[in-house]
Amino acid sequence: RTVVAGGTVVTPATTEPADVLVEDGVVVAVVAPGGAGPAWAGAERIDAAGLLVLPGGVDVHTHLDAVFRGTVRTADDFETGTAAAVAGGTTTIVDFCRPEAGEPLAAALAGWRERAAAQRPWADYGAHVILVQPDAAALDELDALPGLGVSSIKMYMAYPGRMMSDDGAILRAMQRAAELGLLVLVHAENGHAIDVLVDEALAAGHVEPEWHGRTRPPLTEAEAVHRAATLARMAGARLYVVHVSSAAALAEVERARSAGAAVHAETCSHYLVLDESMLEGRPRELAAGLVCSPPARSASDRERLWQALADGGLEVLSSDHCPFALHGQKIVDEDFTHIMNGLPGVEQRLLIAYQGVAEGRYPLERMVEAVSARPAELAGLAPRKGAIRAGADADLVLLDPAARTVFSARTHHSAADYLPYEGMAVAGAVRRVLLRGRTVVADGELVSDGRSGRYLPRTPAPAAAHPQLEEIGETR
Ligand code: DUC
Ligand code: ZN
Ligand code: ZN
Ligand code: ZN
Repeated sequence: RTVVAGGTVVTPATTEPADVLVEDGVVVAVVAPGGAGPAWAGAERIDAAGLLVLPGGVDVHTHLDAVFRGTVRTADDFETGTAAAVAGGTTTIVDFCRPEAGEPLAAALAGWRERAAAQRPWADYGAHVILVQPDAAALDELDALPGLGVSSIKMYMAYPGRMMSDDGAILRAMQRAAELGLLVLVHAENGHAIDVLVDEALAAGHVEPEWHGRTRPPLTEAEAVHRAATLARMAGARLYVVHVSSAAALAEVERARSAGAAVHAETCSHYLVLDESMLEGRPRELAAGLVCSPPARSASDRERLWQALADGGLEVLSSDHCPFALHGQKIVDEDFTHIMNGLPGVEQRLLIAYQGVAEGRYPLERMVEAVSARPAELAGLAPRKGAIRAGADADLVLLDPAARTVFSARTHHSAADYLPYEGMAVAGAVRRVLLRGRTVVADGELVSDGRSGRYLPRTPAPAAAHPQLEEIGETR
């Protein structure tokens, strides 16, 4: 039994002084300060005076122990990646299981779970399943996902020949997902259009890292968002657009919503603090370290994303943590197409979000919604995760609002050998983190016996009926 006492407890609805009573890893009550009663007199007491008590962060977009381009494994596995997560206040991640070509889904997921568990994660973890150009047999296998605790699939409109699915495959998968209540995550960039722009850039001799972004302009993203949303409307599926990076893409999300589509949207921490100007005129290696897809956009796109986080147009803030070592993995000395796409960020996400509160961009409650509550709901993890309420897991972050944190690869917990945010100072510091009532971070440092992360089965939304063709007449 534990009492987290004297802090200010934050939920999407309220910020108020309260004590949190924890028993057997679960919150049993949130009471007025000092209101625990005599039965709790002997409980362990964690002093949260002067601290904010937030629900543990829920990051539904990470790539740990994942192989890209056939051979390059991300710098973090489930040990180092989740160490970084909890050190930064994130107690739950949802990562990706990508079956090999022809591998049965159930076997792939069993293997994924075995590998993740063997790495003894610090955080609790679940899996989305990645589909690449699924055939009829692969679609039939989706029926098993709810029983395996998977409530979402992910498909790519980018990376032709590697990850991309064509529109027909995406529509068929969305139809099946709609029947099963699965959320459909889509990486929305027009892969074929990008290939044309890349060919043109290379033919003109443009090889520098900033051409990665210049060959993936916002229209390639906005077009794909529009197409994904349209296909989702035809299928009656719930769509979740990952890593929305531009105002143009966001406008397509909002347009689809006003037409009645169930479109959810996420942005990622790097799009809130990086912009394309940071790659210009930089040493090639530093610029390569900022390469991700979609790319960092303009300063005005960045402002628009903050606004949308505030007004709810963007519901979720994830990290898309996908780190590659600058030395040996990113590949900086060839043309920009060889640079591995992806950035570390799982450890910085929560404080980047909090910096937005410190700057007055949105209220604290809204931040908690975007980094914990809403991602937990959409990922099928609520009411267990993402909330501080009776019955929820006691995943708690004690954040010191008076302190500052300077991000650096010298002190971070990712195995990546660099950080896109090197030297950046933000408001707040993560002091203590509890996972299911157990302290995993104390005084800002990992607790040596704290590795107790578990697999999280997730629950699909109730099955939706196929939409009648009359209802989607506009799209025929
Ligand atoms: N984009 C990245 O930057 N990394 C992982 C995959 C992706 O789509
Ligand atoms: Zn992606
Ligand atoms: Zn990703
Ligand atoms: Zn450390």
